Amino acid sequence: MIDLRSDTVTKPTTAMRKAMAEAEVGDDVYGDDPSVNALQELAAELLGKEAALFLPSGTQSNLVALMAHCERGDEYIVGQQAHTYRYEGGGAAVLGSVVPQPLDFDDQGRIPLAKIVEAIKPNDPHFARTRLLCLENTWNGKVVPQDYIVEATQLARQHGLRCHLDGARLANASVESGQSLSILAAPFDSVSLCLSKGLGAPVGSVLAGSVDLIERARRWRKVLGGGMRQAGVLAAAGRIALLDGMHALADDHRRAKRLAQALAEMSGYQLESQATNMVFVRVDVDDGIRWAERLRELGVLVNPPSNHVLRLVLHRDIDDDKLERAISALSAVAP
Ligand code: TLP
Repeated sequence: MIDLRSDTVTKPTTAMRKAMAEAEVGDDVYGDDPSVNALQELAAELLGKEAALFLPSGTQSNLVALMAHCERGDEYIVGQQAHTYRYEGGGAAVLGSVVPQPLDFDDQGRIPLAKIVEAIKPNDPHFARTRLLCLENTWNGKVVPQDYIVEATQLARQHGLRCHLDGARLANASVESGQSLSILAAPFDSVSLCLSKGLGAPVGSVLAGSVDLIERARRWRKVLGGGMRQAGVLAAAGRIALLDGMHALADDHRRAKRLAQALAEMSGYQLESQATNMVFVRVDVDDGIRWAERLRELGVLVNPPSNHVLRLVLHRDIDDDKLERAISALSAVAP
């Protein structure tokens, strides 16, 4: 199967499996797991923060960050189309008593600065206390312009807000922009980075920030059930993802470009966007589920189009040969 549903589907490499088998472990709830500690130190260093925490998923990492920054009745400003708001089950509100203030992203993943200012509530008991600005990079594969990020986070700070980045795919942004992870992370108080997407680890995310913030995050991770004991078997793979995983991303981006060009030349598809490892195309089919099934019969897995838009994601388990086979299959089922 050629799986274009997401970059979360990658299988651990041989080197990862070997490292997992040989990992030194201990009880991480006691802070005793050397492999987890090594991963956390590496993540903090690469992201340019004082400390980092290993968590089972990006969803938990974002939630723990929101809960570490905000108290009950606090509010966070977030993109209406951001993963944290839209695709995490409303966790901030459901489990954190943190009120979301969603605002529309523009097509580059930016919330206009004037809209941010407008949304910040006065200090008055009628309102939730606006505490945090949350951005996402990459968003729909797009690298959010760093000058915007610097401006938006400076503005937030002027109003007493803290700043969190859902950097699930910050490694893709780094490779595409040629800027280091720590430069991209610098404007934020906390950054969540997923190891289990394009970087190829089977499980896990890291959250980086100040020692104080990470201590609060550690507490919420335990409360949410994310204290994982001998998690070194997972962290060992995560460490390899951080050390070696970024090399493969440039090839994913190149293949995404090739796929976008091929689809742009095919009738039946209208290219919406391509950036880093993601391609979005409009497919005019009435029954998207049936259409995705036909593609599956040809050996290609996609999520059914949502509102007629199909997302295709490149990752390290799709080489040039598989990509060409996927292009032929997409051509065969073109509407
Ligand atoms: N995204 C998944 C789906 O949930 C949509 C995907 O296939 O892209 N932040 C961002 C920007 C994400 O895209 C995701 C996963 C997460 C956070 C959550 O990560 P996990 O799946 O580890 O909880």
